[in-house]
Amino acid sequence: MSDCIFCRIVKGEIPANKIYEDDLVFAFHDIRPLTPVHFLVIPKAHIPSMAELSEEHEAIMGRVMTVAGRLAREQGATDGFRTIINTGRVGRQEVYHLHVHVLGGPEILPGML
Ligand code: IU
Repeated sequence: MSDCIFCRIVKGEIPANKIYEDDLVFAFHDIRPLTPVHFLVIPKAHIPSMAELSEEHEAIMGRVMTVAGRLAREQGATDGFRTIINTGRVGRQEVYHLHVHVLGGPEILPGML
């Protein structure tokens, strides 16, 4: 989608601190990191949110999760990390291109709620 900011990051039209890309997924450091390790893994295809996922996306989402775990270790989250997918208004989603947050660092993260 031409007006989606994450699609534009994938296309290189907007700069991002890229960590990894392959044929299906793209990963980059969050512009406002909440923890020492905080990056996003996104499908290259424009899927607005987790609520729009269907069977056709299973291979893409399998890749997203596999890459998230591998990159977490490579980025230094060797003793665990948290993954978050915000969905829709109630889930406080800000950017409507599905993304997995990966958060970690040396310290144990605070509780969720
Ligand atoms: P969301 O609430 O899960 O939709 O959060 C969006 C995240 O995308 C948020 O953590 C932003 O800091 C992050 N982000 C980014 O890394 N680069 C950008 O250009 C934009 C948002 I816009």
